[in-house]
Amino acid sequence: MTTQFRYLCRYGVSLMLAVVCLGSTSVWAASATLSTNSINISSGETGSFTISGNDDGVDQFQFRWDIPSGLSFSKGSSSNLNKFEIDYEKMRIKVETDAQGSFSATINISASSDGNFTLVNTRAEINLNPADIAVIVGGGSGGSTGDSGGTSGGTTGDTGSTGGTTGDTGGTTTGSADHTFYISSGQVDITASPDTGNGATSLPIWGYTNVSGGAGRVPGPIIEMVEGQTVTVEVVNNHNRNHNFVVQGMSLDTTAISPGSSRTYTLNATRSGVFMYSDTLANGVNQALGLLGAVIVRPSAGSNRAWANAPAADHQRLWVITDMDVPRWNNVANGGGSVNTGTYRPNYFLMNGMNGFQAMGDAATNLEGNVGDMFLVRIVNAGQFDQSLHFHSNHFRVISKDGNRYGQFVWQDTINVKAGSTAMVLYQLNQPGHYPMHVHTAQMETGNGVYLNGTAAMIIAH
Ligand SMILES: [Cu+2]
Repeated sequence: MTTQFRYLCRYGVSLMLAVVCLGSTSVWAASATLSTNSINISSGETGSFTISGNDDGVDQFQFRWDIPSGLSFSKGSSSNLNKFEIDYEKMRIKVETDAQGSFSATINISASSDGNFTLVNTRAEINLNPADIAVIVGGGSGGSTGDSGGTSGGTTGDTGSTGGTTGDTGGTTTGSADHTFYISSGQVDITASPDTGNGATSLPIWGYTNVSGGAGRVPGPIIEMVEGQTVTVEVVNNHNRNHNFVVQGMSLDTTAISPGSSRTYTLNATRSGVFMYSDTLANGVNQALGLLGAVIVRPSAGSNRAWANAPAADHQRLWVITDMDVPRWNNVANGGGSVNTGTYRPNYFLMNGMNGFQAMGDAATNLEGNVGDMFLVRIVNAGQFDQSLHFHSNHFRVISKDGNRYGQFVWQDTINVKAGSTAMVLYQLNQPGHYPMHVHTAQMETGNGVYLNGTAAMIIAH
């Protein structure tokens, strides 16, 4: 059977071809597995995983993973491959079999700093389950934290009783949760406009981080789950005010975590999608200061899809957008004052915690690939203003809003994402070139009045 024919079988739509395809199912006797889907290393150490299996000796099969920033990769041993690439330009790993029977590829991973990462599988032409690889660097160790924290954490589990009470700084973790988040102050560095040199500054924020003793960040760490999975998140309050951790549609416990203490939450991923988490206390001040983030739930079969039967994507992106009234909210709250929540006039508009010029140079934010590549973009508006996102170059399909999956996808070129809501779209690169994704309220394209330093990203097709 020729390659073209196999292609038609795989993607075939015509009834006549379907009959031919049905007659040749034996060629699908191919298999592939991963040596592991979870790697724990210390920073500076090297770990690895191997994909191996059998192709059918007729056709080549491809596997791809997106490279998350923060990890370094190198090729290990391999056999019977047509392609084996670690491509930092396209930020992906590509393995293609050579129709020689058994094949294998070992990929080495290292990192210079701690964090939790996921290698998201974006293509698996032989079914892989699981297909994503979680990489935990430095984390995972239980135990003590906090410089002057008090007594050890109590029991946790389903009902999430609190950790031990304590001193002013540093709570103590139980060390048994799947993720540990720390609440702390931090800053967002805004870079200058390359055109005018104006606009560089740093904004005081409060945020979640998964680095013990680290500064809070905006957005907080992404929690990635698979449908049907349950994870626990212990949240340690290293800040000087009460905070909480609420996940839309997954965990509605609004109990305050007092300074120096912690609380554990159990998240059940009953349905794939994208969900916002945030601190809901203090009339929105805590969230506006930066205590927000996202949970991604992927289907258990087909991690390159929004849900089990949704169309496949070559790449996946998460866009968390926020706005901040820095003079009236961030500066006042962070200075220990009380914010007049009756007035909110945001002057910064961030994309994944970055100003526009940073975001437009960020590989994990931009839609960059080859003509024909399909992007699944998960959008979370964690700000207080609605935002209209306009993608240039091509229309896109809105496939869900606020978790409501559209049976019939809607073609649009602009999507209004309301404050506190989520959406998922499929965007395909259709012509070579550089194109903007920007928002359609002029002020939101700025950072304190500096043009194009607001909410933006690039669309780059090769
Ligand atoms: Cu536009």
